[in-house]
Amino acid sequence: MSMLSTTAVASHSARNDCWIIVHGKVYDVTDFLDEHPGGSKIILKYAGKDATEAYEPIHPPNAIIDNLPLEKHIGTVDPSTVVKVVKQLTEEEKRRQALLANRPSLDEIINLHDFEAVAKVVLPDKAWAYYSSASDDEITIRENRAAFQRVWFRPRVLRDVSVVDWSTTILGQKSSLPVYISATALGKLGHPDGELNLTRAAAKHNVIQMIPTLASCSFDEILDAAQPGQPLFLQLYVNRDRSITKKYVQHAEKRGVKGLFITVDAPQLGRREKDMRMKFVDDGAGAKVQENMKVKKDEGVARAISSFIDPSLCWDDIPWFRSITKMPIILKGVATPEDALLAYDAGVQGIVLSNHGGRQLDTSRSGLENLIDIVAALKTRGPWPNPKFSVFVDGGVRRASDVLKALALGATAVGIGRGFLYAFCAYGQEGVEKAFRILGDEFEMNMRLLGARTLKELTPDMVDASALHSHVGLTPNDNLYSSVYQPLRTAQFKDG
Ligand code: PPY
Repeated sequence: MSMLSTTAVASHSARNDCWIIVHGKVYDVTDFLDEHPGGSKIILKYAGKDATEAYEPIHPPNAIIDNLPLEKHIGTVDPSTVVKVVKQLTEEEKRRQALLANRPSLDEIINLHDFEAVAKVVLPDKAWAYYSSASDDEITIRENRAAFQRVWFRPRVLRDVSVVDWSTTILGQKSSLPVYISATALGKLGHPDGELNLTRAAAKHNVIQMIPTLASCSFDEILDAAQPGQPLFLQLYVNRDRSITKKYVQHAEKRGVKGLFITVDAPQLGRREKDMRMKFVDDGAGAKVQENMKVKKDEGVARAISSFIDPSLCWDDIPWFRSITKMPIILKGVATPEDALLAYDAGVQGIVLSNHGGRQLDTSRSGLENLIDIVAALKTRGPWPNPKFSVFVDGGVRRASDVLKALALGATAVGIGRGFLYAFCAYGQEGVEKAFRILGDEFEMNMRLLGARTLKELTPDMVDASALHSHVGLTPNDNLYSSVYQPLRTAQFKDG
């Protein structure tokens, strides 16, 4: 591969001859312009220049390497020719940085909703739209929270709760909380260190992080930032090219990952309308994409990035996964007793009752609600709890009390995705650590008040879930959540 000066690259800055630099490498993207899911305009903005800064947060690290044919990999930039450019901040960026500098001190943050409220203000609009959006009418994302409020506690008293312990074991790995960090993609949209904020905080607090396939940081960067022996799980999107998946999974196992969470609820990505609308406002990418017949207007970047995900994935593939790894296999996104039993009978080690944070099939039920029927079905297969089969729940969890409700109803542990993601957006690693501490305080208080000294003492009779299946009726107004929730909007007129 040849070494090129930045001046040489700059001479390829036209639509019919377009090179860009990403991570110090030069690529010829001329033929790719019309295929780029985000439109050609955004690439042309960087024609002949270094596009790394724009590329990094919204592409998986290897996207350009894997997607461009080898003959389009032109060479490496000669570092001695790189001129450091002092970046001119836009008015919007200046405003955002001022808000960030003025964010509440961490002492002011007393619950997980607070992180979300701050993130909503300080994040670039695009990042907030991508993270916060859910599919269609966003009924399920709201139901995820509402479901917890249809479960009521039945606390026991006089049980000597001077000492309470909320630590546990998840897939054989010790965890200080009955909570793991669930996978959320594109962490660098929210903070320059992206997912590493989670890795570092998790190491300090003995919490388990699930690494997303579509992390902004590369898998190895995350593993390199982890402490020796730090337990990590991997979330897997299965590639149409199974040899890529095999390599990825076996590499993860070699590097010590302790559990493989295969996402099964996303054969196609949901339509997240807040995210889609944003794509058509910023960068002028919208107009270009509309002109470009190859990319449908309703795709959005997230959906287009997802085209590598194999929609043909099916139950018959499970033995193949078993044959390529010894890691525990967990199916993420199971929603019915029928599928829970199929998973059990297929010999996997667990399931996550999840609706993908409300981002996939809208008006699907909450994981918490599904837990009731699924635990009942699994009990027909043998003793419960079953040490060989874990049942996780995620979606809408913001409080330790939510977690305790799920555990009382039979969950092994609970995943929190957005809650920790929002924690690092404005506060980095420290924010995530604070989130762990807040949850710890909440566990201590709630377990004492509930009369459970250990997680084993949490039993189904400590909750009244009789209203859980009722989707109508009164639930208390959740003011904190409602103040953060951003209603969807309809199409805007051109003059605003
Ligand atoms: C999601 O956004 O819900 C994801 O699971 C991650 C993602 C991001 C971009 C493309 C496909 C999936």
